[in-house]
Amino acid sequence: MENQAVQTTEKKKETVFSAIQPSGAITLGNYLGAIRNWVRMQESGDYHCIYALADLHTITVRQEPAQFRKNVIDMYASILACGVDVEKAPFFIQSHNPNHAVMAWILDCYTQFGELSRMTQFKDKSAKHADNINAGLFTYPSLMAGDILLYQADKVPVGADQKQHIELTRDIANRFNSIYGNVFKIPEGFIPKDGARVMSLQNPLNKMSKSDENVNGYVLLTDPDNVIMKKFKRAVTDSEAKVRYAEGKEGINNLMSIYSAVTGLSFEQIEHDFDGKGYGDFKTAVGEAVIAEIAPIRKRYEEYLKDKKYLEECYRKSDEFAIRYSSRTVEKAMKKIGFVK
Ligand code: ATP
Ligand code: LTN
Repeated sequence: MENQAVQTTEKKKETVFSAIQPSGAITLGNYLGAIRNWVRMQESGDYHCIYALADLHTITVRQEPAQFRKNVIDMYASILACGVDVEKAPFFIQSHNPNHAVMAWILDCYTQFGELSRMTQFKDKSAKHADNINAGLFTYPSLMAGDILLYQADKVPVGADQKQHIELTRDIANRFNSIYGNVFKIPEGFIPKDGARVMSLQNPLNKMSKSDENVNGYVLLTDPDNVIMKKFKRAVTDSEAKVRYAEGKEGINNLMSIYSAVTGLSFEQIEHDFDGKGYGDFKTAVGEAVIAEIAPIRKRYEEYLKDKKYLEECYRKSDEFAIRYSSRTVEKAMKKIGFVK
């Protein structure tokens, strides 16, 4: 009887899927916008969570092989240090599951050229890498759609910049389902209220990004405490010297959003607490709050990096799960299309 009750609740759990590219170290933006929610959803016990390192996506931009290999392991260790626990949520390496490449090809054939041309990430990245506008960069969203649809995900925790890709995923899935019946679950983006779009500390009109050429624009989870503090002290603000959230004060708005995301305080409370105080005091407070959040992650990261065998055990186990789980979806989709078994 009790067992049955457990099974019924298990059945109701929604599936969560998300991934991150191993294109360098994790920024505060990645953490607040995405990874922190991965961990919260895993810990809530309300979801069946599956996470991946999207290394197939990363080769849309040319990688130096030794550095790429190192980035994958470093990023894997960082995500575990943030709190992803493979006993609760498998965390696998995308390229270890061949179903992703197969599904990407299938979905390419159900995605329109016009749809892909409208993707802002494609436009941004092709402007940035004008010497290498490869077909993979263009079809990247159907690889991403496949990642999500393979696991029949209900919710996809990501930062605001991925909203357009999630919408395209839904369109592709609906198109496929309207031809072949219910093959794919239609997923929804899960974009946090705070931290969905952390901006650069040097140019608060641009999102914080690890590929920014100005290292002072981003905070990395691996930055030592003094470096984090220095980056916040140098953050670009305005000349009003008043801590309040307002249009035209993008630098302060960004610092307030970061502070609010890390401490849980509302903007009103922050304005009240810093009433009559200058930007110097506020920047120090933001730096301290971020250090308090990040320093323990950095320590765990250093520990994980010393144990490569453990990391390998974690991803091997997760890879196996991912292959098994996603094979059902690939087989179903291929059968519906009419491939001979
Ligand atoms: P790159 O700079 O190489 O384009 P990135 O830093 O934008 O990379 P991704 O690997 O593309 O990072 O993103 C991983 C996750 O982090 C995604 O869910 C994305 O939405 C989220 N994310 C990225 N940047 C930010 C940001 N500045 N604020 C909030 N969330 C972010
Ligand atoms: N495209 C995402 C990373 C990514 C992803 C996914 C996110 C690849 N596959 C599936 C959510 C679900 C990015 O660059 N931020």
